Amino acid sequence: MRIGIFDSGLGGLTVVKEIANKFKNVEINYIADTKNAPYGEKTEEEILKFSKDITKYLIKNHNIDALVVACNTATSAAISYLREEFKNLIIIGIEPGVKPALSLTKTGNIGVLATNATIKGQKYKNLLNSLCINSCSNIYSQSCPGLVEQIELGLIDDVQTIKMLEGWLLPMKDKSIDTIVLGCTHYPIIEHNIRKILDKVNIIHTGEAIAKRLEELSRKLDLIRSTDFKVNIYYTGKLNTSMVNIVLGPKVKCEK
Ligand code: DGN
Repeated sequence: MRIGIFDSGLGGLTVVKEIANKFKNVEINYIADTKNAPYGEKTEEEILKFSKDITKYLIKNHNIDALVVACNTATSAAISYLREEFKNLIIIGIEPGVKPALSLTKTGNIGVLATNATIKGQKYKNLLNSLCINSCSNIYSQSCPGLVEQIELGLIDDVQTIKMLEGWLLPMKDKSIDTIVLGCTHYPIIEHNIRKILDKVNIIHTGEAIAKRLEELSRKLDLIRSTDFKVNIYYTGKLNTSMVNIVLGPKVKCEK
C-alpha cells in the first residue's frame, strides 16, 4: 500500500511514526510543506490551495492509495473539499481528541492546545457541538502561537519554549484541568516539557487513532498489498533534518 501524508512541517512525523509502527508493508511518502509553514496563521483559502496542490502531487508522482492529512489545521480547512475533489482516494484527517478526553477526565476540566486556525475553525466548533459539551465539562481552548515555529527550529527544550508553555499551562493548574488534548501534530514532540509543568495530567494525541483508522479502512477496501517498507521524506522549503531523527527514531530509515 502506498500512503501519502502531509503537514506544514515536522508535526505530521508524529503520525508517520504511529503508522510505521503498525504497518509492515507500506510505502510512506511524506511531504513537509515547510515553504508555506506555519499553516496556523494562514487563511482557509491558502491552506486549501496548499492541501490540493500536495494531494495532486502525491497522486501524480507516487500513485498513492490513501492520503493522511496529518495536520489538524489543514484537516479543519480542507478535508471536506479534498474528499469532494478526490473522490476515489481514501482520505483520513485528524482532529483534536476531545471525545477520548471526555471519557478520561475526572474533574470535567479539559485543556485543548491547538493552532489559532484550528480553534477558530468551524470544524472545531462543530466537533464541540456534536459532543454536546454539558455543564459538567469545561473545555478550555488555548491557541499556542509561535510554538510550531520553535519546534521547527529544533528549540524543543529552549528557555523561550518553556516560558511559552508555562504561560499557557500554569493557568490551567488553577482551573483543575486534569486532561490535555494535543490538537496539533507538532505538540507531541514537546510532550515531555508539558509533563514537567503539569505532571499529573492525562495527555491525549491522536496519531495512534489515525493509524488504527487507516488499518481498518485498508483492510475493508483490501488495500493491504505487499509493498517494501519505505519512508520517503520530501520538503518544500527548509527542514531541520536532525529533528526528523529525533521524532522518528533510528527504527525508521528516511530517504530524501
Ligand atoms: N501540525 C499542524 C497541526 O496539526 O495543526 C500545525 C502546523 C502549522 O503550520 N501551524
